Amino acid sequence: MKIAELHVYSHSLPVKNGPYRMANAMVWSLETTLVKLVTDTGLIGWGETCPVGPTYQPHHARGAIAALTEMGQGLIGAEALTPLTLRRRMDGLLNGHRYAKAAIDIAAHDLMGKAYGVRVADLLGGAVTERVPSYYATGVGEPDEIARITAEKVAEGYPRLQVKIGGRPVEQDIETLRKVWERIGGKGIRLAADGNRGLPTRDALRLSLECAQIPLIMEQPTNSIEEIAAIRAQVRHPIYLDEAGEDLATVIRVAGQGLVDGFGMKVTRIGGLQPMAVFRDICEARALPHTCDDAWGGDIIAAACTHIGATVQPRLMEGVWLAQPYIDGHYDPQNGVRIENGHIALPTGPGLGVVPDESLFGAPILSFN
Ligand code: 0XW
Ligand code: MG
Repeated sequence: MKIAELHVYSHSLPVKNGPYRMANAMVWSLETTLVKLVTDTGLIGWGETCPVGPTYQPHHARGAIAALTEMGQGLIGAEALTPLTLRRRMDGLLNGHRYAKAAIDIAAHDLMGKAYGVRVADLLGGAVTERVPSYYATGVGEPDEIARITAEKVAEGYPRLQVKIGGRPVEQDIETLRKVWERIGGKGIRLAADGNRGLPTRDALRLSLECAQIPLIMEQPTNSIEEIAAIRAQVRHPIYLDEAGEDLATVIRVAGQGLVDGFGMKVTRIGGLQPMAVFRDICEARALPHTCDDAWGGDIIAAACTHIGATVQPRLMEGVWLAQPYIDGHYDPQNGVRIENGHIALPTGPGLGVVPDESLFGAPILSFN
């Protein structure tokens, strides 16, 4: 089955109750890029990639569109149901830009599932659960307000919370984490303090020492892996890598050298579901817990993250984060992916199990055939 048509759509996702604030980014609305692949048999598969603004990572919406413009024509006639050869073909058309290639990879998995009559989770090795744990991420905010939100989310049933820190005096982050723990400590909730690359090593060390009694994990506290390596022996908390876990080679290096205790991982950053499954298996080989997230995105990204998340060994599963609580409405009003009681029902498929109402996206901004 060959790719006969490739269409690209651009769509705005305003942030509900925005802005959403992280150490290095403040966003009110995100531009998502959707890909529709049509095969020579008329089968349709959907993919998506949605950077959370232009400063969170070296990814941005217009970059995704430029990369798809570069690769589009070269993908016409490619075998649609073999993501590995498709990835190699994309690498032959354009160096890097994994986050744009991920949209094609996700669409190919959707096609494969539909062609074989199975869910994407089954293509990725098989679901170990139908109810995938999620986690809630607060923005950077005022300590009492963040503590209130976290208590509310625990009451809703979230098993894990991520509190954003960084980009301000570290005293405020320390106060926030203490107030959060006063409210949610002792309830069996796992907690991550996510610096999103925003803390100098000085502040990361101080925060860890002053919050030594709080059993949190520190997610990407500093900008680089070198900075993490510099403080690794002195901090009192496990460290997870997120933004700097750019590709599989980096994952192998930091896992092999024991530089981190786990990962926050994004499906699009690593290049799609095919490399994400490899990442999952590397983590399992070294017993490293990880999330299955993306930076932002609607129902297509949400379904992709949930399908891979459903295949992760439960003891290593740190949750699937979705932007859904920050987005009004769904691409697929019936089967849109939702968080209920802190968990996500795995779509029942076939493929991603989500069929967008494409009239929402308007006319394609790019088409190849
Ligand atoms: C909570 N997330 C998965 C969503 C935001 O885009 C950033 C992020 C993270 O963990 O860094
Ligand atoms: Mg993170």
